[in-house]
Amino acid sequence: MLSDSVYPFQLPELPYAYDALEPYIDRKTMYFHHDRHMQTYVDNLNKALASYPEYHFRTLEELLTHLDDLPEEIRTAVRNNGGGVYNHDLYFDLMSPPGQAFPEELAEAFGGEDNWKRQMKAAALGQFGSGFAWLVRDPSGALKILALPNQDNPLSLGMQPILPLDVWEHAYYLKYQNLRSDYIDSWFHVINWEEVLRRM
Ligand code: MN3
Repeated sequence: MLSDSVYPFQLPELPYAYDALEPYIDRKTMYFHHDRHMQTYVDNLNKALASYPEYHFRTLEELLTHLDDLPEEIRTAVRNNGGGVYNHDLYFDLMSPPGQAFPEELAEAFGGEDNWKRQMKAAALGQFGSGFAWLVRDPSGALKILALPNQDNPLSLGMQPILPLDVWEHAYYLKYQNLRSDYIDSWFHVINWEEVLRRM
């Protein structure tokens, strides 16, 4: 995971083939999303940190957990691009070819699979404009669902990120155009539940 990496950050390989999530998420979307969009966040994060060597030993997780430690002139760039790197790394890692079973632990915490999906979808649809819906663990230890704008990350709010759902248009527009709701329904089929459980 890139969360433990330090400057200079590098684009990781996609952990499966570009067409592995078909028909739910198409090869072309995966290619542009990973190779172009995520690469841009990596490049811009490195650019922001290049002339600040005192932060080159900090992991991505440390940077995002303590945004207030950063000089004001790079804080927004690290928030947006560091968040972009972390969020996409996790988003791609937490998808997998369809077929994994919904975890019992999550069903118990949210009153069933349908309830969990309903809440996740409501958060994702309710995010006006670009952002992510998140399954997180809050400081009290409870599992929660929330939406955050842009590339904001739960770490910056003192919460542990578990599962992100990217609802930026670039995540679905090529296949689903404006139909965010259909994309969310498809994404439910390709969640890497094994990895979600490990992170829980
Ligand atoms: Mn994205």
